[in-house]
Amino acid sequence: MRLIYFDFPGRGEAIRDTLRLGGIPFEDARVNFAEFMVLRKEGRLPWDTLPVLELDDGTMLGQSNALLRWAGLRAGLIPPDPIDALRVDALLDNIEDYGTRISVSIRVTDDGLRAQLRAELTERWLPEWFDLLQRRILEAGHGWLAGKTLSIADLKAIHLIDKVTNGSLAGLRTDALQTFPVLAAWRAHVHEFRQEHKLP
Ligand SMILES: N[C@@H](CCC(=O)N[C@@H](CS)C(=O)NCC(=O)O)C(=O)O
Repeated sequence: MRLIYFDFPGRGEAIRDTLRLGGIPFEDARVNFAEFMVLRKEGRLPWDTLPVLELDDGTMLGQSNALLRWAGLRAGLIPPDPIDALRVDALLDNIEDYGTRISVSIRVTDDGLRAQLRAELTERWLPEWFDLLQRRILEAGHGWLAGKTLSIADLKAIHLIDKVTNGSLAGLRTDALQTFPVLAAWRAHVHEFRQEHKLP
């Protein structure tokens, strides 16, 4: 089985983390943009996008949240309580909603428009998102986004939160979590978990 994605965290890292945590053997296949375009032109990508999971018989499966849920079920990283599992699903959708706003600000070619989108992210969308996530953590009551233990929602969220606070995106603040102490504590908690489990 191969997980095919670009050589950055993006929509792939939570799936990689989950497969690793579940002890599910897979080949971590990383492609560049030219290789992605070849796969796409050959019609091998079911949704024309990455990530895809290629099964041993050549079947190609896509859509990152679907792959993450599939891996999460096998790895035991979806809460057993069906309502908590629904909460995890809702979080995956929510992370995509905000992730899309961030991706748009990466893909635009006009510098002025990019600066405007980054300002809107800093002033409105990111604080709004961080507040929503803090509310979820407080509601769940165990330091994770949903349920009693770390789930695929925490793994999906951490890579996007890191991306918007690690200084790699001009115009976004590296200290943006300073006014969100619950979320900052959650981030430390997830990083500790990843280190304890020797995730790269
Ligand atoms: N809803 C899809 C979105 C996939 C997607 O847009 N993937 C990006 C990389 S994160 C991609 O393939 N971009 C290349 C392109 O569309 O040109 C999913 O979650 O898998």
